[in-house]
Amino acid sequence: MKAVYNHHHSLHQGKSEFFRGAQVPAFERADRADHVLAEWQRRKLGEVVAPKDHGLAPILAVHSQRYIDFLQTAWLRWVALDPGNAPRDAFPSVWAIRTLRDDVLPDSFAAQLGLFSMDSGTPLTAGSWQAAKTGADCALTAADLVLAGARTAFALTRPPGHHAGADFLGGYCFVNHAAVAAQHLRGKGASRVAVLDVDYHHGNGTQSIFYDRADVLYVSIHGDPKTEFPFYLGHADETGAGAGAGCNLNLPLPAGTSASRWFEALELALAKVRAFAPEVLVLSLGVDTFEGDPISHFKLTSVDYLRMSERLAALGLPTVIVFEGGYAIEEIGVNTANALMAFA
Ligand code: OKP
Ligand code: ZN
Repeated sequence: MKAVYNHHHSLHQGKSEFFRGAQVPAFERADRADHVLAEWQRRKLGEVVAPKDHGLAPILAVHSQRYIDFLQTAWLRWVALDPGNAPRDAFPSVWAIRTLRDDVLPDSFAAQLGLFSMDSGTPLTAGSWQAAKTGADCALTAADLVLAGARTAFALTRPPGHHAGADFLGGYCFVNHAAVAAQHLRGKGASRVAVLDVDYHHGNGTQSIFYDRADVLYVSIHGDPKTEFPFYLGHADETGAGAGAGCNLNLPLPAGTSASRWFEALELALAKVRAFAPEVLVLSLGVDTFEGDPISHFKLTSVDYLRMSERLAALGLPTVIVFEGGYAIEEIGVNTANALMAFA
């Protein structure tokens, strides 16, 4: 299997995030990807290749023009607010919540940042756009490899993408790489694409982008949003709308869920994917289901990722794997490589 590695990922380095009013070191760190790459190479899982520049069109196929325009210039506008001072990461301070208008683009940078954000936990930095844009290129290049006949390809990128919606950032995510890849696969002739999201957190962005469509299935196993981020989406009664009715499956599990219970949910997820009979699978692979993850609460162990890999590979589908979350830095390489093992 080839890994398409985001050589620009470390241009995005959030310094901190908020935790109960305190600013704490960011969990989504640059060395996450370094550890995965090191373990990939140690196990000789395959060639590491560079992403091909796909331009903006495939990103604009799932994100709004105004949001991508904003992201491209956001850092320079933020820095220009405070010339002469050492730049700090940008965080929103105001939101266009219910009853407020989101159809009029304000001139104020702070107001635009809030309009295009779902949380205050996603530091926007000098290189955030470049890292996320190159991440999309990784997912697109991996999709191209699969379209050209590869059984599997792995987009090794950070920050993650599955919380980013058509018109907003959040949950450490700026560009929804899995959605960009799924839409690209559709455009290149795959008639049905399934996205299976095994990250601890519900991929609210991916779900919402495809919610009313019958050509892209979204299936997710995640911490129950009643207690877990992203809180406001990911419930079991969200099954799709309009033409997409029945093309969305959420399998929320309570914080504290054991590996055996998680694997029961995986069988339901796999059955849904099989019944949809997709031509290609996009796997949003997060390893924050690990028992040692500092911000998540499932109980999978490192060996469980080997079993996960076997069950996923047994679908027998051409698969584009996109890296999402996982914050236990010491084990992230082993856990991710284990999850890829049966594909390699
Ligand atoms: C991104 B991905 C922890 C707050 C957590 C957001 C979590 C985003 C996870 N202090 N805030 O799905 O792994
Ligand atoms: Zn996650």
